[in-house]
Amino acid sequence: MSDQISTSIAHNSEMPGRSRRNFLKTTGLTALGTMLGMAVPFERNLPVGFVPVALAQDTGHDLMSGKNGLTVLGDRPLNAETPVHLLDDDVTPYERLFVRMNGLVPQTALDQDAEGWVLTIDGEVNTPLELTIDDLKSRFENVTRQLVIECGGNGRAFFQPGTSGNQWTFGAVGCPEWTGVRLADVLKEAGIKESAVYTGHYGNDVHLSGDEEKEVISRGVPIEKAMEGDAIIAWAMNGEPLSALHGFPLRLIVPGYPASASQKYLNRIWIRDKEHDGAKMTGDSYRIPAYPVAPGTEVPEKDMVVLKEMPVKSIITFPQTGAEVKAGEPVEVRGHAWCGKGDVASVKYSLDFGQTWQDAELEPAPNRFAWQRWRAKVTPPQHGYYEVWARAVDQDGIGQPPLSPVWNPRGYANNIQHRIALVAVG
Ligand SMILES: Nc1nc2c(c(=O)[nH]1)N[C@H]1C(S)=C(S)[C@@H](COP(=O)(O)O)O[C@H]1N2
Ligand SMILES: [Mo]
Repeated sequence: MSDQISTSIAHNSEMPGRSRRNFLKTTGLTALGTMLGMAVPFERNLPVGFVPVALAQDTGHDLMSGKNGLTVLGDRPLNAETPVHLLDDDVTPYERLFVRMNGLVPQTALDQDAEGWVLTIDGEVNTPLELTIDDLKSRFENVTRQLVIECGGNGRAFFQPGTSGNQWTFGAVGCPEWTGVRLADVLKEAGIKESAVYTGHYGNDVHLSGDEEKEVISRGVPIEKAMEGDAIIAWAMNGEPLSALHGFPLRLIVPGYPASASQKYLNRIWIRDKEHDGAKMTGDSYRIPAYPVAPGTEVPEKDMVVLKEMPVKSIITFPQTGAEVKAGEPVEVRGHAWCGKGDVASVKYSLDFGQTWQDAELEPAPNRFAWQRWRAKVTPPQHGYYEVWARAVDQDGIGQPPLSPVWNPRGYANNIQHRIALVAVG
């Protein structure tokens, strides 16, 4: 986008009543040229309801300004991942947390305007609830937890053959500290009926088409998972109100499951009497084949099942790959490990391309579903090229594969081992 266009957009969005959504609703696109401040020769070819790219982030906010060093995969919708060496913090700071938008950031979040925000709990409950943020804060026990969120598509880039979607490598994951109330406590207050089977989550973000009636994403989890007590309805991250990108003013955090279940901009939880069928819940979205398939197989829709627990995984966050170290001298290697089932059982590392494996030191999680710090001292015996490979194992003895795990049509749940290069000198 040229400076001229972005300046024009920033200017327009500052005018009251001239937000992109209002503009589309009231004026249509015929005034596009006026808005962009230049001629649009093919304007009449633009399909109705189609938002020009130049207006995609007509927010008047530089959404990525507080993010530092992230790799932007796309800006419509906005998606950015964190280079793995920038994930070294125990608690992921705002600037290092990946961003995954399926639609557009809602105006309420951009304006940090929670005035009148209501969370509705309805469906298969005895007492439907309409809760303000103050209700949540005052009527339920407040909890603060370090919880991992990991995009279901993290690691997609490593599948062969490639699958469509954002080509996340290792950085669509983070472990901030969240403050809110237990989802289970709120659902207990509403009284879950016998008929309750699944949750269905809704937020107020806007579909890429600009159509306000269209759902962006609405996923859910089995009622047993919702009632476990680990999932929280959060209003704060790292002690600050949620930001525009991460779900202001309320979001779900459902640890262990793909982060698509962790609805941002949360305003409704619909308790269903069957598996939820909201946007990106059906078809092959966040689904994997019910049985292993050969890479590239076309799998019939009826054989695709919802992806639930994310597999065990680890990353090496220090040193950065390619680091120069001294031959014969110990160097600390460290990272994090996590698992969708809860605690990780062990982390091992190899300095000889997987020939031998040693135990890394693994710290306990500060709370369930936080990532766990692991560290090890490695000593390259002589000068030359080395790789450190890391491998976490879950409580059932299932570990990370050296190559991509079983292929699936949409490229989910890739927990391939992470490895870094070390160059020993001297
Ligand atoms: N309302 C809403 N919630 C959402 C999404 C979204 O597009 N809209 N994306 C989901 C997906 S796919 C992921 S991976 C996480 C990303 O959370 P983050 O952007 O806070 O890192 O949010 C989830 N919740
Ligand atoms: Mo995701």
